This record gives sequence, structure tokens and C-alpha cells, in this order.
Amino acid sequence: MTSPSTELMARARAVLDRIDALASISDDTDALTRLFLSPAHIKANRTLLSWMEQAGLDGFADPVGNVICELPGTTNSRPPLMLGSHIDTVRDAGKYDGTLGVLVALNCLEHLKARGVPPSVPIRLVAFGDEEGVRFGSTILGSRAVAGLTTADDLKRADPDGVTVYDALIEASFEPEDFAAASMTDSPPAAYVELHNEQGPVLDTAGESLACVSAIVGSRRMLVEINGLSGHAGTVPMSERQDALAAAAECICLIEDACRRPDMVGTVGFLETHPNAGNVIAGRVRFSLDIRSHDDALLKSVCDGIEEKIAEICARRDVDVTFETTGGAHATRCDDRLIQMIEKSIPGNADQVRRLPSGAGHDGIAMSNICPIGMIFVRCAKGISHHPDEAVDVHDIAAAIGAMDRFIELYERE
Ligand code: HGY
Ligand code: MN
Ligand code: MN
Ligand code: MN
Repeated sequence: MTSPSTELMARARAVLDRIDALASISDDTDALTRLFLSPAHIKANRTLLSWMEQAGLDGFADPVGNVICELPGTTNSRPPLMLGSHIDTVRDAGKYDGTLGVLVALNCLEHLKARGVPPSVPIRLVAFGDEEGVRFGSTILGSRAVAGLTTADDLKRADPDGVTVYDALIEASFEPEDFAAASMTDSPPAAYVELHNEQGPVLDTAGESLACVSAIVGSRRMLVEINGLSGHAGTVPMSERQDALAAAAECICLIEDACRRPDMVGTVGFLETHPNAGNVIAGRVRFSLDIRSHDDALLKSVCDGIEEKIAEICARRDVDVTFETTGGAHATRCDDRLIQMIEKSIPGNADQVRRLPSGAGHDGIAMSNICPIGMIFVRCAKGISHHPDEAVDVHDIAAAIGAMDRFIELYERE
């Protein structure tokens, strides 16, 4: 791939400056953590709105905290092309996951605006407020609201401090009763295209800058609660224990074994034990389950098998177990027409552009319910993500801007 032009490099540096500016807006003092509707999220929204205003784009926050702006087209007869990603993060996050896609898209809109000639179609930019789902345990809440999939039950979800989405919306000066107004189902965008760092090692290993995404992985997310009997660590004989943490440990190893197969990943990333004391047998444990596959049937059969085996383990150990589904989605295919346009937007031979399935979830899962979706992947160093060492090279950001410019050009001409 030829090296990006001076202009693209200058734009990439401007995007990088803004990535750094957003990375300094965190709920933690010594790590990047920006959770949905937290003070840091609201501050990041304000910063984004100020950049949009500087660009002459009228941005606004929708009723669930997504930030949106739109560049009008010469004819608004065609529905808008929507670009975007998310600006919430995981805990102790990298600074590119989500924000890279939002800020590259904003840079392309600014570039179009500065051109002085409106695009032939309106182009909408959205920064979703809750893709990661870390605070309330349910992912893609922002894009699900835009896709008209959010329900009043979603607003009842509470964070570890017992604050519900409903209350957090009020605290952040939104009107939770208006959440349905965030839906774009009455006049959906014509397409949703998201640029995102790959969050995997394929492009870095292949020495390639960009790829076209073919599909987004399907997933099942659950919360497992095991209830046994707390007891004295020194006096309860091993044969008479109902140890919830030992049962959870056996279950977690089972989950790992069940997912050690092609096209399957399984993760337990969250575990809470009660009373969480070294000299007390754990009476209650809650842990998360995140299982993913591009094959829906395989996902279902492995998840069903895991649930059965966990129930057997808990019965044998005389502890109770309950499962709560907290999220999940079918595998989502990207739209063929958008895939072809994206492949033509990436420099080099269109039919040599790498097509990659995404192992990470994205807002396109929700958006695919109301319009065709496409995604562009950008190389990230060693595929590291959901980690402070996440890194995207400025040359790859320049290539990404060039590809997004080109995609918009091709899309306008369609
Ligand atoms: O979990 C995911 O795959 C995404 O990064 N939220
Ligand atoms: Mn993420
Ligand atoms: Mn992401
Ligand atoms: Mn995403």
C-alpha cells in the first residue's frame, strides 16, 4: 500500500490529537474507563459536540445519550448514510476502541463540509454511548435504542451500586421516558458503516493496514449465580461443604474446555464471591459467561451443553444454580453491496482486499435490524485491545481516513 499523502497524514495527526483528548476524559485517575452515562461519558459527549460545532455541524445528544450530527445532502430525498461507532470504553481500556471510528468519521464530515459542496446524500454521524455494556451488563444499549430494540426493562437494569439506567439518565439530565424517541425505525438510515480497529492480530501479522469485515460474531451472554452455604473454613469437614466458589471454579474450567474448538470462544471475565473472606467458605458466587461463534447452531448447542453440565456439577456439589441471560445476538452478516464498495475504497486491488469476520461485537449488530451494515477494520499492534497497550499507527489512521473518504465518494455516486 502506497504511503498516505501529506494531507492525509495531517488529518490523521488531527484525529490522533482528538483521540488523546478523549483518552484524558476518564472515570478513573490512573486508567481509561468511560462508562455509560458516567461523568466522563457526559464530558466526552460535550467535547464531541464542541468539535461538531466547530465544524459547523449541529450536533445533539439523543434521549439515551448517543451524540449525533448530520451533514445535509444536496438532495435529502435519499435517506442518510450513517457512520459511527461508540465512545464508551471497558475498564482500563485502550484509547482507540470505538473512538477511532467516531473521530475518523467526524474528520471525513469536516473534510466534506470544508469542500463547500454538500454530499449528494445526507451523512449522519453517531457516537453510541453504550456499546461495551460494562456498567449495566447489557451491551449495545445505545445502538439498540436507535434500532428501536430497547425496552422499559432495559432501563431497569442496575449497575453494581444499584443505580438503574433510568436513574442514570435522569442524573445525566436526560428524560428516560423519552427513550423511545431515540429510535430511527420510522426513517432509518440507508446504510450504517463503522470503522473500527481490528482488535485481533490478523492484519498486524499479515502486514496489512485495512480489511473489509464480512460478518460480526454471534454471542450469548449470561450471569450465573451459585448458592451454597457459607461456613467456617477451619471446622466444616471437606465432605460436608456446599462451597459455591469451588463449584464455580469447576464450572469455569468446564466452560473453557467446552469452548476449546474451532469457531468458538468462551470467557468468564467477571466473578463476585460472598462473603469474600479468606476464612469463610463461599456461600454465593456470581460470574459472567460470554460465549461467541460465527455459527449460530454451534453457539446454541455449546451453550445448551454448558448449562447442562453446570447444572450437573452443582447438583453433585449440593449447591443451587440459576442462569440469567444478559444479552446476545445472532451472527450478523455485512451487506454484500457495502462489502464491494468498501473493498473498492481500500487502496490496491479490490479483489485482493482481505475480508475478515469480527470476533468482537459491534453496534452494527443492532443497526442491522434497520439497515444494511458494513465495517472497515484498521490494523492494531499485535491485535491488542480492551487493554491500555492498544495501539494504532498514525499511517494506518491516514489510510483509514483515505478509505472512508473514498467509500463516501463511491456511495455518493451510487
Ligand atoms: O465485547 C465486544 O466484543 C465489544 O468490544 N464490545
Ligand atoms: Mn470494545
Ligand atoms: Mn468497540
Ligand atoms: Mn463497535
